[in-house]
Amino acid sequence: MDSLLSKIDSPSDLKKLSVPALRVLAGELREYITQTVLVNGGHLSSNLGSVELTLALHYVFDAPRDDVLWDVGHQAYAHKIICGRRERFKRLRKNDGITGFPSVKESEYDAFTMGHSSTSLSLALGFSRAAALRGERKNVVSVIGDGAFTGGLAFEALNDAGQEGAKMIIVLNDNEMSISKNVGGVSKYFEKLRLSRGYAKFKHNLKKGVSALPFFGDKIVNALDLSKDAFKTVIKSSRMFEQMGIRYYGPFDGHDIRNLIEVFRAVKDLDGPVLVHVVTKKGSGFAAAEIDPERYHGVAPRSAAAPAPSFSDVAGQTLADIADANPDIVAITAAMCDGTGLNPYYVRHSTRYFDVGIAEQHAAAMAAGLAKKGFKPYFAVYSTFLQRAYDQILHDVCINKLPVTFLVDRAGVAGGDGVTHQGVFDLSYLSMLPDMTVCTPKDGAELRAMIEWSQSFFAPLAIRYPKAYRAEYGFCAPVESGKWEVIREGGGKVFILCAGNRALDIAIGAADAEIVNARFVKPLDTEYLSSKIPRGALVVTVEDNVKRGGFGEAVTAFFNDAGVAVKVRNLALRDEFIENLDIGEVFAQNGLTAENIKNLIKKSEKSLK
Ligand SMILES: Cc1ncc(C[n+]2csc(CCOP(=O)(O)OP(=O)(O)O)c2C)c(N)n1
Repeated sequence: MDSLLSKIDSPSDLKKLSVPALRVLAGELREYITQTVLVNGGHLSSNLGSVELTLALHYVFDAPRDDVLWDVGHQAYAHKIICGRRERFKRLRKNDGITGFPSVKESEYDAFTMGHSSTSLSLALGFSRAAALRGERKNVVSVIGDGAFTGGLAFEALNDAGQEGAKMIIVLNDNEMSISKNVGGVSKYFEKLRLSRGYAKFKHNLKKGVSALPFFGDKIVNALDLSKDAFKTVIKSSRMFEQMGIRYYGPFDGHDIRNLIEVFRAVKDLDGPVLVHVVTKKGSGFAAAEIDPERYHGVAPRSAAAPAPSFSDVAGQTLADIADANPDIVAITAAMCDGTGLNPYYVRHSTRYFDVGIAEQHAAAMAAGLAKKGFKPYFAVYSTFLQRAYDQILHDVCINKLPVTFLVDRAGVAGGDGVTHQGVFDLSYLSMLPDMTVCTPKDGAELRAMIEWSQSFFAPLAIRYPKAYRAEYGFCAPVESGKWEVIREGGGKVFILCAGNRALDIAIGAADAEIVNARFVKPLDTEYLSSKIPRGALVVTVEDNVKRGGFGEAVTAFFNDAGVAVKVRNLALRDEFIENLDIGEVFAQNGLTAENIKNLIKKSEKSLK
């Protein structure tokens, strides 16, 4: 490789380059990111939008001594490449390569392991306070998108940062987009800032009014060789932040490297919280992504196989269909319309559709409010992001016993998105809540049947499924709370109880046994368990959820409590965070295989006779 990029092994190599050379490097990075993501899959639009920003930040700040935090972390590919992972980037989202999000296990330049939205300001404040307590002088920078800014956690941090003047630099990367078009009052406010001012040029605007500010004084004005007027207008247009005690600069063109470098140099080492507003274009430099940034937000890996049918599509389509005849239905998303399959619903029922921004807590509580007033809310949400709304599920939905349905998508082992995106805790964290019902379909037809049935179910309900399923089974017993479906009669003493389609996929390949679609994880089908399973039987439970608090433990507890002597073996995930990026390997490592079920049965053969 005879490129500039081939010479960049760390940010110190970057610092030797001229601004024109940095621009060339930006082009090379874009090309490299695009070519890799189109093959391996990953986040494309956001990464193309943040290339110049990344270069300017690493040019000015001194990571890893200075902490640079990437909110969500899905836009940190250029950062990874220039921070020592250029070659490994070819194996993006592979076990022998690198992950798609910042990871402290991967590099000292990744200040934190992250993947969920809106955390970076709180983390930065923690870093900043830690430095202050130790008497260290350093910069803590967090890069946060306008989408991530809609998360309540970000505002909690701002409120805290402003009150005591903590030293931190917030870079607001505003591209008007979350995954879809950004929503809400905050996003409108950013738009106003953008439109009212046009781009601020550092030389002409920023430097000028600095001495008017109580924080700065003449010293900095002299140091920067500044004069006064224009900066005042920058300040005036950002009252919200200023009144919170956070100095605002911007908006700046986030693709103008020279200007960005000047801005970052100016704010580096300042005391107190500072917000630099930069405007970028999602998908920048790759025409298809610029035109349709949502489509290229997350790109699937190139594959020869036809895509598997999607539970998300079934969920969105079914919801749209039942809402035609049921005016009480409302649908809610926390900025994940496309991912959760809600597009057809949105098209047909836009007045009963609410995109609340990246605000899962608010979505769950707001759903409770709608339910209390007689509506039938469906909150479609990824399992991993629903974790954030735990107290709202418990306090607002369950204690108030409200008929909110959670369509829990991307449940189970996550694969390429990695450790922060695993959906392997939901069966545990949902089924331990009183009054919550939890079910999990074996295929698309069953998901459709469950959603149709849920219209007449007036209590908290979670329907949990991964992204895709293998194929339709071709049959589906009527859905009834707490009733399972026998997939294959056994006639012997071995019973395999499966929670969800992935568990069934495994069990189907196992030997002679009764195979049960345990479609309700809560309540269990106690009638089946007590009437069909004889003493001395072998019961194998299978689930792609952690063992602790999961389906299998509930079945074991049932037999213990009933005093029935059966041998129960729980196949589930170990009590550890899953770093492996390959779903098949995770299943194998945890014994979730047909082979393992066969061995278990073989070992028990003698005692079963
Ligand atoms: C708590 C949580 N909810 C949802 C997501 C899924 N998600 C990943 S990126 C993203 C959009 C972020 O938008 P923004 O911060 O503006 O960054 P951009 O992609 O526009 O650069 C969303 C909703 C998440 N990572 N975390």
